[in-house]
Amino acid sequence: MNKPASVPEQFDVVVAGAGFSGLYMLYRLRQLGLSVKVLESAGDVGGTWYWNRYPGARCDIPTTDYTYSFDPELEKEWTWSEKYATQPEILEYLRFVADRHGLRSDIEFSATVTSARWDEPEKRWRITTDGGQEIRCRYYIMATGCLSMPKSPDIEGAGRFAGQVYFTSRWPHEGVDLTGQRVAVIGTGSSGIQSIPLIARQARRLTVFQRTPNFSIPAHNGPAPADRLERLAEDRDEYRDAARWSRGGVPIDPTDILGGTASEAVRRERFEAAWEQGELFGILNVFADQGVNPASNDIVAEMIREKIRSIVTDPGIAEALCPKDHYFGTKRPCLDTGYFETYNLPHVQLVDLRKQPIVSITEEGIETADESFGFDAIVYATGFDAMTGALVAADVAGRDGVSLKEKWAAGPSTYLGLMTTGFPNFFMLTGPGSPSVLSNMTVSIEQHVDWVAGCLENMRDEGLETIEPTALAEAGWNQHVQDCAAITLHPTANSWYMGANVPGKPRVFLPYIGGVNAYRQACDEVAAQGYLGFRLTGPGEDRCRDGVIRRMQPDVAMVLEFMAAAGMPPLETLSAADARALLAVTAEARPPGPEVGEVTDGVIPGPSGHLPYRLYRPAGPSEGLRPLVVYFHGGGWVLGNLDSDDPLCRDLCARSGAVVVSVNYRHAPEVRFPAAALDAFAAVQWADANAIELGGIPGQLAVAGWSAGANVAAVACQLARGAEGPHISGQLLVCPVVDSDMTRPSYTENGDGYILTTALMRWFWDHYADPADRGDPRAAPLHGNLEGLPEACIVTADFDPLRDEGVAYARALEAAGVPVRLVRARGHTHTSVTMVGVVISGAPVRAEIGEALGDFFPAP
Ligand code: N01
Repeated sequence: MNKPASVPEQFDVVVAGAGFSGLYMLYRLRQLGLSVKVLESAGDVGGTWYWNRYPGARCDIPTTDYTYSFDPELEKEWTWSEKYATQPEILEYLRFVADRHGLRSDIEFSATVTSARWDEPEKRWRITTDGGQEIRCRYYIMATGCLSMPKSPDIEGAGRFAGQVYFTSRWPHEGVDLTGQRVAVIGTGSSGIQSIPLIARQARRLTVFQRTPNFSIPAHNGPAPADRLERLAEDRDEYRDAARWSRGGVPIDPTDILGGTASEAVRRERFEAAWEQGELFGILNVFADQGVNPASNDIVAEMIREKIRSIVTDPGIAEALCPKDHYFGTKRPCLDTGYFETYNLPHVQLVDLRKQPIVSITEEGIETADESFGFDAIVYATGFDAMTGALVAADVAGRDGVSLKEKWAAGPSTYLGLMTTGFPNFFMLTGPGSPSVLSNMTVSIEQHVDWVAGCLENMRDEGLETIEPTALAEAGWNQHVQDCAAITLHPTANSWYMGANVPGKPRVFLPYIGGVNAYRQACDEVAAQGYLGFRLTGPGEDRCRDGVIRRMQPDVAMVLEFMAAAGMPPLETLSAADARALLAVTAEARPPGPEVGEVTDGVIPGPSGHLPYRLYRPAGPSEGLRPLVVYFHGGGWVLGNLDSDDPLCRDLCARSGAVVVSVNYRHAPEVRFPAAALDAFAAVQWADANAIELGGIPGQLAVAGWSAGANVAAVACQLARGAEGPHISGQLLVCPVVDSDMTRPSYTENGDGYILTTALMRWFWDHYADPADRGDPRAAPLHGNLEGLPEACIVTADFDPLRDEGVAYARALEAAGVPVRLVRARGHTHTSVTMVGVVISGAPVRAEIGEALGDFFPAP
């Protein structure tokens, strides 16, 4: 115990924790010449590797990569003995690093921070420790790890057991001899899966209590991977840089092979190669889409289950060990050494808690719904209060005395996983909202530490005293973190990534799944833009460039990157014929859209010859009439046809339950304004007159369209109102063209770089209508009389030049007394919502559109 100090010590920075992140943070802060105190509750350096001493504890990232990269000399001096090093070796490494850089002199061991308070007038943190010390510091950095707070055993009767109790996360330093004992292990996550084979070697009887079977692949431990060693020897800097700019923090070649379209032979070959390789990021890279596409994921999951069945000799036990309640990768997969084989040993028993849950821990052992077990020792491998546990337990209170625990009652809220509003000068290393646990931690730790060090250096150089994220920037980042998770299968699992393992913990996806590379890019951009989204203050200074660093949906951004890389010529530089040909080729590569009941093609009489149409009938009984929707495709009156919008029409049909009739109108420049609009009106009249033949309920007719198709749909509504028929129940206008005015802010903001550009829009207008006609309501329906029009659902996209005219039309309709549902496609472009089966984040928007379509009609 340290004696209470009468005068508080003063430091520039206090760091809590002396594991991988705390040690490197100290090293960097010293380089900056700052005074630093590291407080570490353990008796030595090591963090997670100090505590987790259970038998079999190893890293699950190859040691070629699970290592510091900041010191090339260190890399020469230290050689790892294995592909996956044991806990004692990793701890030895961290001691070696601490000694090599003389770090211990600034670390106080056996000192736990009991509270941290921000002192606003002093602009300092007041830190107190369990030894009664009080320390003042400008900056407080928590380097307390993501998996450092053991979960308390939430099992009835825990504490009653009279035998020995062990936690994998707090394993006794002197070791444990379980020879000849009757041992229970509760939990089959990574800790359980690593320790069970070794405990089985000692125990007389081992009983494993499994609640959820886990996916695990053999680690194939041995010498470090030869290919990685070779690359490192060839060019260390290149290799380390590749890691920093990789998705997971380990260089791999990301595949573009999709599970659904790969042949059986390719699937098998890729899976077996990953199984043999025994690397996490290999087995997560069998198919490009296994993290987002259930069907693709099932292929990998089933192949792992096949392996389990081939290893475990008792078919009943094998089946109990096969994970079936979550997608592969949505809970952290494990690397093991002889885990499944352990269940072939006669003295090892598996108790499936799904079939016989634990009723209570007793003095003698464990009682399940079916049996009573007697034990000499119980090992809890029950996991951690991950990512937020150590942070909220630390009693950190920011401005106005609000604690982190209070602020995060509904889930963590951070900017970049680094800082949180209301807590000036408080940094978290690998906090929630950063890639951390989804990545090679050492790479993520170095990136975080470097960013924080760069930030403090900048503040010192600029004479600044405080830094704190803005509410806008933080909310934007939280949204981005959730958007990234939402397009994956991860939120479907009851995982610790979701906080689901701790009773009462809010369900929020905790880490950032956008990738180490994307994350690094975002952090770098924030700094390069003068610390975008941060408020920085100093004597006589208060500066803030507020904003959101990532507003676009992640899959939309990926599509844009892909298209930019494909190097397609801008459509407006082509002839109409060439542009049509190009779009036809790209359309062939798309997913087809959902199955519907029936698709038939036909022609209808137009004002000047026949117009082709395609009818989509929903699945279900073929007899019985449905509401009818007449749909018009997009393409700037120049491009597009029945095929171009086929996936979208299928989607609308499947979601709304309406019969959708997609009509191809005449195109410009061959036939110019107002032909398209007149065709649209004629199609609506025809559909109304032939409703029953089309399978539609007479009088239940809506119009719909996207882009220029939404333009002619809107015009058709105005013409129908003027002609006093037919009756239209509703108009669905997706990113509509309603005006030819290109001066609205959305044109300025989004006029370039988001597929539909100002130049392309000009090209469309030039092909379609003379300037003199562009104010005509049949070209620009915003200029028409809007009274008495059918109710509307208008979809606008954030990154669409047409966004503001869509909003203007919605407002004008409302002003004219027309009910309007305005759907904002957050983070989308003009085209992305329509990319069925490609842009996953468009699906919730289309679900809302489908609902709006259904609402146009009386309930069936
Ligand atoms: O913890 P876990 P862990 N009754 O939460 C079960 C890293 N790590 O310590 O899944 C009965 O994964 C629980 O069941 P369920 C790695 O990131 C890395 O093993 O909640 N059972 C589960 O089976 C890892 O993911 C390495 O239904 C209960 C197990 O206990 C993370 O740390 C090694 C229960 C907990 O599994 C956490 O791993 C070790 C209850 N009341 C850890 N409560 C490396 O290889 C919980 N369980 C580097």
